[in-house]
Amino acid sequence: MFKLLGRKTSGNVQKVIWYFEERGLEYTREDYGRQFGNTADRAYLDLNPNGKVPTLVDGDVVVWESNTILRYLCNRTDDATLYPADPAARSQVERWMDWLLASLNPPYMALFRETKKPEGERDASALASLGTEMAALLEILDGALQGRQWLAGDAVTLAEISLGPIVQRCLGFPIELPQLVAVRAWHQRFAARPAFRTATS
Ligand SMILES: N[C@@H](CCC(=O)N[C@@H](CS)C(=O)NCC(=O)O)C(=O)O
Repeated sequence: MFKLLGRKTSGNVQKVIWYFEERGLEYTREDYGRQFGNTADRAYLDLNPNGKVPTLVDGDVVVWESNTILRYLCNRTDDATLYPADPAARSQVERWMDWLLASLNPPYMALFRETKKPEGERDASALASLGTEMAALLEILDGALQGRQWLAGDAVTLAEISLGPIVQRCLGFPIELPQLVAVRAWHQRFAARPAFRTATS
């Protein structure tokens, strides 16, 4: 059985839980990270030298990096629905997974840290410029969603599963965002899925 190590409050752990729940796969999860104070333990570092969550254990196989875990699970379970086999279709999925890491994640992390501070200690000008950067990125996503229900193809794919929990948080930051009609409708569509709700509750 698959064993997922990582606290449920992590967006990157939530992606993997969403995947398991969406597929109805059997898995167990153990709490690691932040408040559990166990990711610097030797035993954990031997599995994941980054001391970050999530880590997936599948028998003798250990996988870290949440997007890599998602791809591993698709390959391991012959899942060509959430991760299409056709190279062109697959590239449509993967570009959003890479975009998350390369483009969205840096301002997302910065906003996450800034907004964790007590309100009086936040740097207003940093928040404003991060807000502008985030707005521009979410406009790109909004453009890609024009006239379509899902980001890559006709159904939910790893594009949604990798981006979903993070975009939900981006929409919740106390920053000024444009209307983002398509992004918000897309968010409502995937947020209504029981598997997503289980992952993020
Ligand atoms: N790129 C990595 C990022 C991993 C990461 O930064 N995880 C965060 C939680 S989202 C973490 O481990 N934070 C420290 C902790 O929980 O102890 C991935 O996608 O797996």
